[in-house]
Amino acid sequence: MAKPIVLSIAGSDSSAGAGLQADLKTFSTLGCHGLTALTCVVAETPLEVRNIHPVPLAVFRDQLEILLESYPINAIKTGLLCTPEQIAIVSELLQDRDIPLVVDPVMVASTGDTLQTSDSLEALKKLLTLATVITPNFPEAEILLDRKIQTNVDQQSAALALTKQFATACYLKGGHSTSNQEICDLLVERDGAKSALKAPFHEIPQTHGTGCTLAAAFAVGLAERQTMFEAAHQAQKFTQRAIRNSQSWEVPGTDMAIMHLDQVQGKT
Ligand code: PXL
Repeated sequence: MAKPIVLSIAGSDSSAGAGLQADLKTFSTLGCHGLTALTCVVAETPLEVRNIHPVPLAVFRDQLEILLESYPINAIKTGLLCTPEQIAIVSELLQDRDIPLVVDPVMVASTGDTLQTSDSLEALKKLLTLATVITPNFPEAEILLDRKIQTNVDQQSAALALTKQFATACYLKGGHSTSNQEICDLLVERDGAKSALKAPFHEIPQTHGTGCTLAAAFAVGLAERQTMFEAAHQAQKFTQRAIRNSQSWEVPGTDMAIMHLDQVQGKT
């Protein structure tokens, strides 16, 4: 059988732990063919975002148009979309398509650097309404809802609120919770069904790329027509393995990268 095709709409991370590079590694490791539409080139390491260079809008649109015209795409994942104009192009080109869409509302890097222009929020909120599932972390959910989220109790009400507000399923990642040392991610589906997905907490030097990896693996599950819960479970398991297998190099400035390719057909 032909491999499922998954499209990543994302930025290039020069250190290759996050962004388009993380997405492609995840797609190949999980047995899919990945397509890419590049939004920007980020000159960065896990420790520093030096510069973000958006690609011209015509270049961005061209990539999306030719891919959408040419391939039977089974799922789409969006990552870093830098400007309201880029986000509007994504909404325009995806709005009448019946392709599962995972929107990772990337706004801030793990270094704390802002990755999107400050006027992007309204366009992003419109795109969220087209998503099959959104995968915010606590800081992103706080911006979307304009309220503080700190504990697992806040997480429950926030995930429900996001599901209602954007008419989409929401996988709210619990890695920033102050509640305990276990990771508890929460999936709320469109009909309100809730599932807590728990995982042991692993101390690693930093977490650059984990969000991209999770959303990409989620898109693979949806491309394979898994249920929302199965796709969420596979995505969490895959990301946990990537974290467990993460590597450090003792080179100043480049501490660590997540190594998806260590996971031989990482579904088990
Ligand atoms: O991890 C978020 C992220 C997503 N996409 C790109 C990035 C980053 C973080 O730095 O550079 C391209």
